[in-house]
Amino acid sequence: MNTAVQPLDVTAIRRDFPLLSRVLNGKPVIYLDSAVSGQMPLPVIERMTKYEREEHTNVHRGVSTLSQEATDHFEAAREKVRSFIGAGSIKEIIWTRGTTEAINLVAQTFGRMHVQAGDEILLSAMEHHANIVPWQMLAQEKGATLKVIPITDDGELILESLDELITERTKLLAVTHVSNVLGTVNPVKEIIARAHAKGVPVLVDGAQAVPHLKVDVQDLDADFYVFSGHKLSGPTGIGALYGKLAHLEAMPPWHGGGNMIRSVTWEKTTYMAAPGKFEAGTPPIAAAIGLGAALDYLTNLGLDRIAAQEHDLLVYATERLERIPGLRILGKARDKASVISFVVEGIHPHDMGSLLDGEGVVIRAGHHCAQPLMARYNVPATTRASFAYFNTREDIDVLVSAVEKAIELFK
Ligand code: 7TS
Repeated sequence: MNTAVQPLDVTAIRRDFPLLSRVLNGKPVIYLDSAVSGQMPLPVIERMTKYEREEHTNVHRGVSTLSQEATDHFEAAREKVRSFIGAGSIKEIIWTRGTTEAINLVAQTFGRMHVQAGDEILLSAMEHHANIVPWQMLAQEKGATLKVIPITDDGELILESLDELITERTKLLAVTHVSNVLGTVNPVKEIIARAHAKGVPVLVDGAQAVPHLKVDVQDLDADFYVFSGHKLSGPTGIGALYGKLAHLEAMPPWHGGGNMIRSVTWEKTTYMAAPGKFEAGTPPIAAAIGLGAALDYLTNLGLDRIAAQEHDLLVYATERLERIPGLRILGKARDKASVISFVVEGIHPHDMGSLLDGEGVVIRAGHHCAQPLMARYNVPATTRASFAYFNTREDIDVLVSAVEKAIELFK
């Protein structure tokens, strides 16, 4: 454990998560699937319930006190996101449904503006499909090509390849901050500096990073930074796109409709400034307010304390799992978040997943929406355990016993 910070009171924290007291398949639930979706603590659920019970209406509509109050809460949540990721202005924070929608928004606006036939978009070998498919669709539309930063067997980006891969045709680099499969924390600050030195803007997929490490988009100098609320102890259906204001101002709108306009006539529509320009229609208000409450919750716990707790779990789980004969961990980066993917000789990850499920251990088995990465490792799928600040070493002991039991069954 990192002794520089006061350890979290995990026993008290767990009381905020009623799901952790459930029994699944006759066994106490062990939730090791926070990379799929984090759990929401009670203060988040209660804040959303209060909104729905006492404050529900629409935002940015009219003069009613109720609507103004909802707008204030909604905009206060935007300010919480700004502060959480260190953006300079709330004008740079756009609500989206999540990471996927945020990347599609950038691809369909910024991407369409800048990418032409023969151009290149640079990605990495460890991207989630959300940071592949929107670029592939754009590349197909424009006659552009995708290029890929390769990785080592340990799951680290081969940065030496950057000089060769970034050419005068590269119009954008899109890279994940933390791999959802390997757990690798990529040196995005260095990557951004190197891309910028060649005039290439960078989008960072922060979906798996923001729950674990302090992000400062200005320090990183990211052009775009995207994430989802539901991996951040918040609800589904909400996420955010950070974009540098100069980019957002130059970008055309994406969805058209109410809320994003200044004036509409049959001849012509003029648009709001960012962020309004990118927020057509009624947003998920309770979800945005809930995400704000989640950020308060995490900030109160302390991201450094969360990181210390999760790092302890990562080290402990790695040591214990590595001792199991026939088990191979994919992803051994020096800088790693609390995600462990593994395969066991002779047992398909789906079978392993089902057997663990029978023991109450919730993990994900599959390709994790990263099929090109599975191909890189020549595996169809992996079993993945991911840890959050409410997990304990005892949770990992149960995981290890359940894996050992599964291996016994398959002998
Ligand atoms: N990018 C990364 C790195 C992710 O891990 C995910 C979701 C996404 C983008 C997409 O986020 P969404 O909220 O828009 O769906 N990752 C996972 C996962 O690892 N298992 O289930 C979802």
